[in-house]
Amino acid sequence: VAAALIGTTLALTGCTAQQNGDAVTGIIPAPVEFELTGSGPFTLTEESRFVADGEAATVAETFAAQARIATGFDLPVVGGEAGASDLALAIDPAAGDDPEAYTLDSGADGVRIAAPAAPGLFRGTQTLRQLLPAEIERTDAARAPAEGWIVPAASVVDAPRFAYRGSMLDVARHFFPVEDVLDHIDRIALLKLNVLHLHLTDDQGWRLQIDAWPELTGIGASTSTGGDGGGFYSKADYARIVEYAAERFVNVVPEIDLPGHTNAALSAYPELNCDGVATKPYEGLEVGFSSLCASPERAVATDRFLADVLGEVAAMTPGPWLHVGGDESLATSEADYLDLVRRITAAGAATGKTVIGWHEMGASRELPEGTVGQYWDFVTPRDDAAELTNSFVEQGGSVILSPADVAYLDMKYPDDPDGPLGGKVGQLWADGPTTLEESYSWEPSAVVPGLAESDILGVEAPVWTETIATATDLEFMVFPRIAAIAEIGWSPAPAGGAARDEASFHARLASLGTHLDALGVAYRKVGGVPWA
Ligand code: TNX
Repeated sequence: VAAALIGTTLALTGCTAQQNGDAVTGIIPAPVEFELTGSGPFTLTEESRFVADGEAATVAETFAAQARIATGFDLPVVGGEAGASDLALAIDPAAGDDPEAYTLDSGADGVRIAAPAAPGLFRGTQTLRQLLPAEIERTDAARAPAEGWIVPAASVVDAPRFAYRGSMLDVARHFFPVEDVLDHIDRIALLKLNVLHLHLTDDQGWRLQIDAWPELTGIGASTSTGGDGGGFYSKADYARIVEYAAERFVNVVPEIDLPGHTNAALSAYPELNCDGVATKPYEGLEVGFSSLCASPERAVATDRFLADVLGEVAAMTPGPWLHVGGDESLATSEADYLDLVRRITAAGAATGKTVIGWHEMGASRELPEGTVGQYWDFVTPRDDAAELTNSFVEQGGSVILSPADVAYLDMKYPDDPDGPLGGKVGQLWADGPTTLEESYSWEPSAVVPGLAESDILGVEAPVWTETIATATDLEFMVFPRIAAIAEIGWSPAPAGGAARDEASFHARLASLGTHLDALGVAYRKVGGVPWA
């Protein structure tokens, strides 16, 4: 596989000038197999059609909608036989074993994408999106590429390494409007990520409407870190996010962070506090000072809160997962923490969802069967982080890896302190700044001793937003480092423990950069990448 992958990526950079005009072509994440073929490029024209039936037609329509805007062509989605100017999408059980697997063949006789299921067809369209000139991202149809809408003649066989490949957005410390979230979903889908984890609640704000507890988004949503104003998603807003994500085969994983990180809720409802007094709203940067009350005197209110909130959130969630937090409960005694985690995870499991918690929750030996642990310590585990993480597997669950020193995208880039961000954006606590190369050069199976490949559900890149208040700052921190995490989650591990090919990654990233430019993403042009 390694040899194939290296051949693949060299070919990907080599093919460009000759087969795709002046555009640089490269695919991120690197496909399992990529081969240039000899038939000559495909050109999308005014005559082109998408040929697809049933579910495949739905996937074709999502891509066609974007392509129509960029090209100004009609690009109808039709049934029947595909011709040489057409793009055919078909469900075919022979195209792979994984629901996200796909094959793509392009050339003078058309484009054919095949997959055993709709998710794979969609992933294939995102490969096609990257193979097309970057102008395919434009929303104004103002500029056709000089070379035409060319797709190089190629053959791709592809499937993901891990089932869960996530991006986490902290909308609690700063609120991000629906449109920003939709933009983010479209961009992570381009990288074949399939999870958007929304960190919806924290000390500084509660961001999701809960009918049974209206003050959560009354008092609880009025604040943010730094006093930058509040905000929340109504149920209709949230449904729009979920639907837009579903069209891109992205699962939204809602997180209600419990029992710590709860000041927004504690400020909205006195009865959730042990002393019966609502806390003051909080707009600072500290963590670990708030907690739900474990005392039996508050059990009725607390358990009703858990059941109502997790029940309503689960009802808004078509996907299988519900994240209940569990991190940094430094203001909760150990006995109270274990009691609350038992009640929280039981309430979560009672909704029918699979519960996810940050790795601290592994302290509990009473986790519902299958509970997933999200590891956030460093690439080399400290203290008891590895032990706590293994506890999920011992209880029948699996693990998502988000090592903070490589995958936390709110960590500064190395040259930021006096850079264009004026030092205000980004944190340093996770072993200092994080380079693109650090985000790229870690191996999931080597992080937590004791985890087998099959224990790893996947990887996720969180972005916490204490210091990130605008979509521009968010884009700057997330891109391009999220591309590294996406490749680690999707592409095969290099054989024999070899290092990933950084030169190939950089070259392909330069190509991705042209797409990000066309999308208007304010990504950071880190050094070492031959940006166009
Ligand atoms: C740690 S690690 C947190 C968040 C902060 C973040 C800042 C973890 C699960 N929680 O509460 O926002 O650091 O980088």
